[in-house]
Amino acid sequence: MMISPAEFCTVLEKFGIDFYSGVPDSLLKNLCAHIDTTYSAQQHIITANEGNAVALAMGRYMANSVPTCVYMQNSGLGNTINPLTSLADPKVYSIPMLLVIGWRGEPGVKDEPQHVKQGAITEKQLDILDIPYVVINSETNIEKLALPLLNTMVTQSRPVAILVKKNTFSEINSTRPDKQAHNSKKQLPREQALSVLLDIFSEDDVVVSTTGKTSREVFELRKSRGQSASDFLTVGGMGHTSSIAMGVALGAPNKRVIAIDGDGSMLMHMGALPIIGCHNICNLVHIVLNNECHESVGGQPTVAGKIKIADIALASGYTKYFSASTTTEITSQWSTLSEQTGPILLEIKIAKGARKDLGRPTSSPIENKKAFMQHLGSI
Ligand SMILES: Cc1ncc(C[n+]2csc(CCOP(=O)(O)OP(=O)(O)O)c2C)c(N)n1
Repeated sequence: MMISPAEFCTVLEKFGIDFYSGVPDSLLKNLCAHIDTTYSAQQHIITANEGNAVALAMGRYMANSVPTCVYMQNSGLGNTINPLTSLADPKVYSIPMLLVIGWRGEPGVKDEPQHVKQGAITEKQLDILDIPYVVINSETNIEKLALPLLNTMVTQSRPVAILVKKNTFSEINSTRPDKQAHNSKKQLPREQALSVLLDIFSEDDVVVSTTGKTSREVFELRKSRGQSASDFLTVGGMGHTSSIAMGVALGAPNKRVIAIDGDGSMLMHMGALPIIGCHNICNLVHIVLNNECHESVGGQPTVAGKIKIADIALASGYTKYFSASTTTEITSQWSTLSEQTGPILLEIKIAKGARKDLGRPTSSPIENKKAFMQHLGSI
């Protein structure tokens, strides 16, 4: 028996909770889908990062005195620590809110290397933050367990948390028609876009790729071509790919450094763009693969279909912006941009979706770092 997302939200409604903010997580995919289907656009906000979601919950609470729910993957807990500690904590503004946290890397459950440490310390982090929490799985009687916790949230006016184990929530079967995948079949699959990019990059180029399926595809493509895997795969630290690439570009001024970012990832720490733009990182090409969603964790929408990345890049001080949505456009834009001084942003519009049988990197993060640094000639 799994917990139905509808049942879960009904328990929360007993405490008036009818507003959700957060960043999606694969482990919470079914809950996210239910929230998105059930609540209006004013009641469910997918934020750029998890810290924003906590701040939003705080403002929403102060506006009408009803606590709200913030959901996230435990990898996003780090992004929330500052607003939780310096704002929402009972010793500061004392704001009630329910955190629902997907527990990747739970000790004893096999998971990817980037989740192991975070999974092992999640409970300790909640303890040190002084956040009362319960752990739930598919067998949990959610009403029985959550009610005392939510009472604590209200009576003590403080953040509390529910830590969610893998495979807790059952599937839902309906998706609101206006929120269904809107990408047509004609759009370019990400893997094909990456394949063209790997064809046109020179051997000397230095590649830093983003969190989620992009890095998995880069890894698999290199393997299937028999090429050495010296691209840096940003397996964790979503949103920091462009800053890592900026650091590499500063330290290796004679190399062309290419950041392969996602739209969700770019939005998560978008403050990095003006910092890149205002420091004349002339050897940096920042590629944003824009599928307008968090495809790696279930395809939940980002706002990247509603904003002008061109304007953001140019207003942030990038020297040039290019866009492409076909393989021929990628090739032709690349030959033009290769003549220019950076930082340059290339936005590639891609389709939602990925291969079902996509693998995961078989080398360890330490091996990846070593191969990357060897390629740079720094070790
Ligand atoms: C701080 C943090 N929050 C959430 C996640 C979970 N997560 C992994 S990939 C991903 C989506 C990335 O979206 P985007 O950059 O648009 O790339 P796409 O998956 O669409 O290729 C999310 C939310 C994470 N790894 N780290």
